[in-house]
Amino acid sequence: MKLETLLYEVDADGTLLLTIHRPDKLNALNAQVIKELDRVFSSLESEPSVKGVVLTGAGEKAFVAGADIKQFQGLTPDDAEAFARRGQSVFDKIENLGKPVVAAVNGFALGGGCELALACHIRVASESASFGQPEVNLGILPGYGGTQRLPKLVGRGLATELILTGERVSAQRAFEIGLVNKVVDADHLLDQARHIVTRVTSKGPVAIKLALEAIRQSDRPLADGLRTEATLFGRAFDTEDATEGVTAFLEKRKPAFKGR
Ligand code: CO8
Repeated sequence: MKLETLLYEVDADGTLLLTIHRPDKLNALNAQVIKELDRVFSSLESEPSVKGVVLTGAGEKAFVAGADIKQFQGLTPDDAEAFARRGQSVFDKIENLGKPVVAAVNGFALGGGCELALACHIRVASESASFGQPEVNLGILPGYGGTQRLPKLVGRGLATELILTGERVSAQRAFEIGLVNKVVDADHLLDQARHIVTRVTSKGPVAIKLALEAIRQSDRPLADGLRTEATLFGRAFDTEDATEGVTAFLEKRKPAFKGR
């Protein structure tokens, strides 16, 4: 796959390290980055060589410093809405990928960059990373899912404060409010993110896919979510992996999952 703004490297464990590579613009998301993220995440579900993804930004300064502000000049309201919808659909593909996606946040995660991290399943940050939704400073609001995903993660009160003030928070503060799962020093960031992915991918991939699907339903009313969970739980028992996992436990050995 020929990519101009993303670096694509798959290691021996099947972890794709996907790096947004526009370091001179702090990896800001222009139309090309969005197009390439779309291409990559559309292909991953059916890409057997990739079991999970670490998503990061090039350079030491930024994960992603937002949508590319240059492209906002002269946008009509219809253009702006279309831009937002386009990015949202790509971020949905990330969230809906049935394989684990871990954001390794190595610096600024602002605006669309914070929203991109929010669309990943798990976030690990370096100590120097910072997070924020500074769109109000530009006279606009988040458009890549921040008003929806941030309140779900940190609660409505804190999300409202972050979005209305445009305040930036440190990695440590982000950890305290549940915006990131873990803070590590910069030298260990990628290893830690990879470690999380391989821990997940060592389990049965069907179970992981079903669990991700069930977790997504947690936004729905409890009774609906519980019904879906039971359905997916039942579906897991239709797999060889479930038989193998349970049998291996009872035989006191490591399971050998086959992904079916
Ligand atoms: N867009 C375009 N270029 C950017 C962006 C950005 N978001 N962020 C940084 N850059 C560029 C700078 O213009 C500069 O380029 P150049 O060298 O050509 O002048 C280069 O990156 C380096 O940046 P700085 O010199 O500004 O670096 P500093 O260390 O001084 O500052 C900051 C770093 C604080 C991160 C600063 O760059 C900044 O404030 N950036 C903008 C942050 C921001 O406001 N992000 C939100 C953007 S809006 C958004 O994301 C909305 C998402 C939803 C959109 C839906 C429809 C499209």
